[in-house]
Amino acid sequence: LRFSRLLMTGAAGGLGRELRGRLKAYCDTLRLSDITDLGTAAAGEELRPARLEDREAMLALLEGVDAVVHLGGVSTEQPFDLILQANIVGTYNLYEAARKQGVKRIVFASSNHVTGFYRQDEVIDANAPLRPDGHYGISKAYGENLSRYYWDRFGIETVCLRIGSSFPEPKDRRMLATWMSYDDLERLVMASLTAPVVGHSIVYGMSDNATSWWDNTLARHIGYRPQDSSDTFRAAVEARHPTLDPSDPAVIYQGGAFTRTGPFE
Ligand code: 15L
Repeated sequence: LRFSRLLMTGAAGGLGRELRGRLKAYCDTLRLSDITDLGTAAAGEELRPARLEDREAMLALLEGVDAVVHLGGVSTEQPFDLILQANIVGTYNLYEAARKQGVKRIVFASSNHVTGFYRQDEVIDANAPLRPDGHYGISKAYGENLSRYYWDRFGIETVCLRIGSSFPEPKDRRMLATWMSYDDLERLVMASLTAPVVGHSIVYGMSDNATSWWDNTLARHIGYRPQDSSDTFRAAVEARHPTLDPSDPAVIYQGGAFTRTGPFE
């Protein structure tokens, strides 16, 4: 086992529930945190409910942890005050706690929505200027900048995963480009946790899809090799969604429907 204690925040969310059973294989103890019900602890699990915006709770949460998989926070476009607390205050609290507790590596669930206003006919890499597609994407951009500062100033390593769409199957035409299987998600998280040197790295989280808007060449050092592909679902997805409205922002931009969600007041 590579880790004695791993912490995963957002453990009750869609990706957290999926990774919970998988990450256990790589650590003696898997500490799980969320604000919603985590069920009962399996062997080797520690359940630690905590609010990201609760600074003291976050400090306690990171005690004795080797590394963190930070999935916690609001995961869609929502009114700003929700995003402010969970994603901005919460990510600050997580990194401050990591600094104080001596945690040296964090895998941060960023999102493709930090670059959601690039068009679907553009291919970008991690050096492309950010073009967030809403306050959710802006909060993830904050996390990317925050984690870069904690690397430059304090030597805490982070891999920012700009996750595309990680679901059992691609649900629509856009996800033929953005989809990442759960097996590939596990590969990406484990590569990010175990690559010898990551410094501050950014990698797009996607499977080996024929259609792709993102170039991960700059993240080769992480050693992520996707094994799955949306291509096996392509015919079925296209049959289900035969026509696209070319004037719809969800069809024009990489961020899809996020680019036309909100404002909320
Ligand atoms: C995200 O960042 C969301 O958390 C997820 O629910 C998906 O909608 C995904 O992006 C996506 O872009 O498909």
